[in-house]
Amino acid sequence: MVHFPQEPLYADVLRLVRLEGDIADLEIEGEIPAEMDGAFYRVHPDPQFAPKAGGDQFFNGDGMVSMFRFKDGRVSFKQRYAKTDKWKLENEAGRALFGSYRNPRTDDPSVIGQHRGTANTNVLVFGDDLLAMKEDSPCLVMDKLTLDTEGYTDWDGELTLKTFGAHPKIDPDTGNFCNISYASKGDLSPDGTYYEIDRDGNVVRRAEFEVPYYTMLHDFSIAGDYVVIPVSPYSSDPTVLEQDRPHFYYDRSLPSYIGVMRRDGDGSDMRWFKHEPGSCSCHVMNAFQEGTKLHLDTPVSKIGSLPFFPDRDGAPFDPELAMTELARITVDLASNTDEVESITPLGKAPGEFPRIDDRMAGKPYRHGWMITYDFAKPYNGPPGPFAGVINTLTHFDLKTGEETSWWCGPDGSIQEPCFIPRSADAPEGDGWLVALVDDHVRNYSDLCVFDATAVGKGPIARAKLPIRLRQGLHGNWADKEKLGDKLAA
Ligand code: V55
Ligand code: FE
Repeated sequence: MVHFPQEPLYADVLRLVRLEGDIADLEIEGEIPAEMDGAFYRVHPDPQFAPKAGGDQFFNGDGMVSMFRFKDGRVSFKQRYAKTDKWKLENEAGRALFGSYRNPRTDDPSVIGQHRGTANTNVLVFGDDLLAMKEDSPCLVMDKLTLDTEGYTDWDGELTLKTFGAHPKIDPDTGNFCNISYASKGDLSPDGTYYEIDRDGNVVRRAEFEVPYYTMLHDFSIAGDYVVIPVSPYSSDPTVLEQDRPHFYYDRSLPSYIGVMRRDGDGSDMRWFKHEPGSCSCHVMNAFQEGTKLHLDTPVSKIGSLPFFPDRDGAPFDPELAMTELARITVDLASNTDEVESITPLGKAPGEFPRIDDRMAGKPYRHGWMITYDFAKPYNGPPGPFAGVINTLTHFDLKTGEETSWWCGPDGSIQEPCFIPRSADAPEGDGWLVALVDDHVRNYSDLCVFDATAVGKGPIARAKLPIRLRQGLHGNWADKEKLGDKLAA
């Protein structure tokens, strides 16, 4: 029997869950709006087995997918592992066969050449399926109602890239699934691809480009007719993999870029605009086009914000410099320079996991939400995986500049929120926000429901789990039309 090592990665806030199951009709505090009809899906990393070697990292855990089905004022819960090829091979062996995060050299010889994906980063209903994504491997298809895994897809042979990005955007006008993949030719390859998949699953646009250096293209945005891709100075090289160090290192000497190209081109028009040296932006709130200008709203930090990817030259992780604050980065396509035009602070509260009303993706918009750090507040729990305790939910009204927030109390933290429109044609921001609030003292998680533009009032309802979920990454809402005729249990 191989036990999990006594490491912070498996202790306290990061204690594993590894529990699949169903709960019909969760206990509710307050009142769940009866109009909420659909499902909120989210995923967290949750290793099935103890790592092959010690020193594993948070982003390497197997994806555990949770579904919260809202109907008639009730919420039911279903949780299953994303049964990736990795999960199945390891399950059969009864132990870990795959080694370090994105380093196949550390794998058991029996699994060489297999997909290493964990599907632990994002889940989204598109077409008939629930897609579970990890940026180092193809797209995993799950049943949106049962959460059974069907397996990897190459979109009927139309997308045979080795990788599939985990931050797709749905074009609100066409319904197209817009995404980027990087290192699609293999580890350390500086290639990128942008593509759009229509509602019938056909790849209708595709543009290939070269990235200035090998790095992760973790998130991006559509912006009117354009694609906008932030590049942060994370890289890697063969020595790192040979020595089994963390796959990415932070290298201050590399430029930070905003890549911009047309969505309907072939990629040859890609321009890389430089911005503040050293700065990092992992996630995108939104981006939009204004004449020849493009605006990208994103949390930005002065140095690498991810503690798992250390400084190349050994500089210690500085949580203060790693703090991310919302900024608007503007580039002007009419300019002949390769520098961004401006970087303007957009909000006061430092935070991450930005979200919008997804019906505004790529368009001028007003409302954004992030989970933020309020350092002035007390905290009774143990430390978590990030640079601080994300204890506050903040609404940014980008029209008035107003910020309103709700502190979750001294015992816990908040996971990424998700906006749910009141109805398909409701105005922007009219609806609810859901977010998991984890109590690290009592070890429960509540899925909290907020009035989206009045988060300061606190949750209007809580769907209460009898367990605490692990820190998650991303998730999305699917309304009842997207769930189809059959209703989930
Ligand atoms: C990120 C997350 C990942 C990953 C690479 O936030 C980058 C960035 C959850 O997995 O594999
Ligand atoms: Fe992400």
